[in-house]
Amino acid sequence: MKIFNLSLLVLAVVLFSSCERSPSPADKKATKETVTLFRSLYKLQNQGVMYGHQDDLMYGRTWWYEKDRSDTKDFTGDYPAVAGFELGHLELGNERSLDSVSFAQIAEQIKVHYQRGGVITLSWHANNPLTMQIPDTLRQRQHGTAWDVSSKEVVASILPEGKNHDLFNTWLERLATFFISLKDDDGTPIPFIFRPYHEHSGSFFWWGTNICTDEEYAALWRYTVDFFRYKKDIHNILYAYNTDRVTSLEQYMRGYPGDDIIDMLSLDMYDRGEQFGGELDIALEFVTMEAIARNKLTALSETGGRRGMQDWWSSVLLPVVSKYPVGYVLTWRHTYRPWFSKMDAPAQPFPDDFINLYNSPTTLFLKEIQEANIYNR
Ligand code: BMA
Repeated sequence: MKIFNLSLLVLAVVLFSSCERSPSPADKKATKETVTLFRSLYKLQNQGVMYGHQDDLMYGRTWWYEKDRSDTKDFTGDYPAVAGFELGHLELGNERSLDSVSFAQIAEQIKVHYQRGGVITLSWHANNPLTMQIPDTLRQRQHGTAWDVSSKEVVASILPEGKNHDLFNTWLERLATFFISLKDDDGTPIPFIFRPYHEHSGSFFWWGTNICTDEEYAALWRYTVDFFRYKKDIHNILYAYNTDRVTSLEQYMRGYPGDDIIDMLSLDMYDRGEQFGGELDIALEFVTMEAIARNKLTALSETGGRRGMQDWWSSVLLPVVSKYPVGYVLTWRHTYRPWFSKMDAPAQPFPDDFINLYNSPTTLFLKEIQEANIYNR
């Protein structure tokens, strides 16, 4: 009897510790699909890097919302593995985003991409809840937007006790309504990656590093996640922590809200000159090492090529991201510019070299992750 009890105990301990080790979303109540997505992404990040493109399913430089159209597909014959969408102005109750994209159409494409077996990531350039209430006497382009960094009181003003706290709750309510609406045909909530308050290490958004304290930033994150997770009972979200360019892990982690909040450690870095490759290499090394140590997902969640450099994809980006377990690499939107004269408009959505990224055995586009069956359907 004693032996039996002992072996049961040993079994329980082994099971418990292996559960603890098996990487899982921070949300203990994450839906089955969300847990499956998390684990698939965790595994995949060691096998290859997914390609993602912001607004790929919504428009290109010369076309606007044509069903099933995608710049990536036009050029390679395949969709990106990761589809990025932007929520800015959803908080205001608007029908269209700050980039004039219809939220109804975004919701539709999120569902389509999910049904195809792709990954969804949402960003949020939220308006400035404090300065947008002040009259725009100086007529500055950024007045009241996410880029308005004229006041350092913004984050404090929306946290509990702050004078804009109720307004902020209204914003989160609107986002929650949208999130809850994201369902499959059978009513299953569609899992997605949410990357709000991005590029914290920069100071160009109202949540930036010199615009609020690290404590305020972490509190903003915690408040937001608690709101969706506990107040709204939403459990299909993987939360991505994100900074702009950083040179040390210490700098990267400033304001990190905690492993119980965050699922992904991501980095945004655009190529602004020759030093980029080296800087990205260093940053990706410490970010991915830290992520793996914490059982978290990773991504280079925004990047973009150097002006005038034709072979950037294969000669700069690919060699660096291939060295590390980077879950996905996402390049930003191809801004719709119908007023482009025929001469200015690029003849094709990507430079020729993009095909080398596509053809690389290291990269994963939609068809490859369909094979991987990341939702285990
Ligand atoms: C930025 C720019 C803006 C856009 C915003 C949200 O980086 O592309 O023009 O409004 O992203 O998509």
